[in-house]
Amino acid sequence: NDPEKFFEGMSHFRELMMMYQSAIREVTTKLTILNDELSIGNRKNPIQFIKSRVKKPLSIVNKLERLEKEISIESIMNSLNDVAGIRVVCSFIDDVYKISDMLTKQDDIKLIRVKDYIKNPKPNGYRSYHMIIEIPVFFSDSKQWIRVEIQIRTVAMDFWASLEHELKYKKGIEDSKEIEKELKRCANTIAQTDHKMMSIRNKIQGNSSKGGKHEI
Ligand code: 0O2
Repeated sequence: NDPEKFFEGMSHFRELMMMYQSAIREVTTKLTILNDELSIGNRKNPIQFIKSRVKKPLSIVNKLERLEKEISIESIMNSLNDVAGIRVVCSFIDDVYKISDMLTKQDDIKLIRVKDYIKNPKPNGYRSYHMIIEIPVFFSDSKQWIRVEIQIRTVAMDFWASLEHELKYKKGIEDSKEIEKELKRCANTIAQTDHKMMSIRNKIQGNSSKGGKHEI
């Protein structure tokens, strides 16, 4: 009921969202530099495209309520991992691991958590490599460690996830159980095709699969 407090809170929230946007910019620059470097030589760009977003205020509030956390700046920073989200879409599976390894090796990046849904797909067939990182962002009089969620996947996995996402959010679809089964079959076909495409590329380039420390 105190307008001054309300506007002060608004201003802190906007400042926080600006920080998340800045962190996205920092990480996107790092990814673009890696992509540019890797594309020198005979390799094509490993990254097809990068998408990013700062979570909408209403989604932030809904998620905090779901987690039964209070709605405050501290709570957003401490409880939410995905306010800043970046999706990196690569051509081949080994590019996914290459990009994630190269990014996490950088000494200003703190790796908080990895969920490898490529090695361990979700029961519905979802595949993607998820990382939560923290990156320092320098402002006029402070340095803030900001958390960013990075999802790295192939074009085919991204195509699948977009359609499956629609199913998840649309209510009252007829035959949704049958659609789920079809999507699961599609996910398996896509995984096989992703591996085949990588092996064809290796034959064309005359080298063997290099996934770094990862078994692909
Ligand atoms: P939206 O609408 O895409 O933003 P946490 O990071 O701990 O808060 P969680 O669930 O442990 O939450 O994270 P996880 O498993 O890493 O997945 C988070 C995001 O991955 C989701 O965000 C989706 O974007 C994507 N994702 C995970 N599972 C699936 C899936 O089965 N299908 C699709 N299409 N996407 C998936 P949100 O906020 O749930 O959704």
